[in-house]
Amino acid sequence: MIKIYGLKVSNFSSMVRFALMEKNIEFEWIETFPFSMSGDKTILEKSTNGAVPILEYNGQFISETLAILSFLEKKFPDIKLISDDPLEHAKTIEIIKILENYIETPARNFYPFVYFGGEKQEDNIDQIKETINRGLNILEKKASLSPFMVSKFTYADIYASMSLFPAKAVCEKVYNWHIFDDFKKLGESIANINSRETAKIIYSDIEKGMEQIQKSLNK
Ligand SMILES: N[C@@H](CCC(=O)N[C@@H](CS)C(=O)NCC(=O)O)C(=O)O
Repeated sequence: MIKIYGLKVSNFSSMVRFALMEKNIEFEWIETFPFSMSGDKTILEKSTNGAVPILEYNGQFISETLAILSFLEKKFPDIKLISDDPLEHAKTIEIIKILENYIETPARNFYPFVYFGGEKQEDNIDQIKETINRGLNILEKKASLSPFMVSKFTYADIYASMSLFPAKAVCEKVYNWHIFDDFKKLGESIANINSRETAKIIYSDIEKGMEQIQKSLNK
């Protein structure tokens, strides 16, 4: 049986859980903090840089969300979440890379401030906004958005949902910028993805987890 070490509030862990639920794969979930939060050195042996999520299968550990999704696709091909067609496949990965490199990663600079009561970092603040804006522009151009990121529901939609919700929160709090006012088609596509039953479960768990974190921060 597949085991997943992840945090329910973590957007990357949620991508893997979202995919497992969409593909109807049974799995065991082990709620696990990354090394940076727990200091547990065993995580460093299982994961690149001690981050979650991590998949365990037959005593082997795989980290990096895209690597995990790639394993799931080969191992459980019945419900496909990425096309075998070379062009569609490449387009899906291209969308994922835009989301990861030019939207989620720059927005991540502000997660401590937006979610965990940390200080707002002022370094490169305008440059980070410019990178996210450029990322959103190219995403809206490259994605089909009719209604999904590529032609059918794929890993690109899972990445989009789970990357854009924290990026949206960051842009509102840091820049007073409502990204879906400027990128309406993107907003409509995300609303459609988030109306799936699987997405509703994931978001409800994120909300519950965040409420607990907020309570512990306010103590
Ligand atoms: N590149 C990694 C990123 C995963 C990631 O950033 N996970 C976060 C939780 S959402 C984490 O563990 N952060 C703590 C850390 O990196 O120390 C992936 O694709 O899985």
